[in-house]
Amino acid sequence: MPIQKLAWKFLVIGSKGSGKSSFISFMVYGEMAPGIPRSMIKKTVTREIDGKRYSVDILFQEADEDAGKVMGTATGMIVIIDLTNPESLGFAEKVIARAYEMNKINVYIVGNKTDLKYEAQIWKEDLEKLSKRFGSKFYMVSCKDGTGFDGILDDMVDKIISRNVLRK
Ligand SMILES: Nc1nc2c(ncn2[C@@H]2O[C@H](COP(=O)(O)OP(=O)(O)OP(=O)(O)O)[C@@H](O)[C@H]2O)c(=O)[nH]1
Ligand SMILES: [Mg+2]
Repeated sequence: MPIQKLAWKFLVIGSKGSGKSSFISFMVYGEMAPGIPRSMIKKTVTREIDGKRYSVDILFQEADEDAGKVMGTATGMIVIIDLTNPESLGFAEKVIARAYEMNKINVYIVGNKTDLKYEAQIWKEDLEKLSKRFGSKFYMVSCKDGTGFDGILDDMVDKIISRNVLRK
């Protein structure tokens, strides 16, 4: 079966301490490795859709400001919201609105730290609202206990392939 090779950059963006590094680490290594360098980390995802195989090299890049500058070249954007930090939601709203203006369509919202139930300041309903407003899918995860990570990256990749690649 022929295989189509793709290379994408995923921007992982969110307010300070929202869990960007932890999220990337969990995606790539399957655990929350403390102190991973704020550099670009790559993961290859292989998918089969409609009888075609795709191998996608995803480069994760972390960002917490100057969103517009870094957004330009990103294929996908993962916006991390710290559920225990109200400012995190405001930051996310600003970033998503900016992405929307730039016609970025592959934007995903991730509510992180679901393990800290008793400290939550932002709830699923808040993310639902944001998700509906901008048409971006949302996920709830904990980088600490690994909740919500099953199939999340495959799901994002499949969406982009069916939206951008199959349509051409
Ligand atoms: N309880 C809990 N703590 C988390 C979770 N995810 C991240 N943390 C903690 O939150 C803090 C910040 O996590 P990072 O992954 O460094 O967040 P970041 O967004 O990369 O931070 P900056 O790069 O400094 O902006 C760390 O102390 C993590 O251990 C989670 O799901 N649950
Ligand atoms: Mg970080």
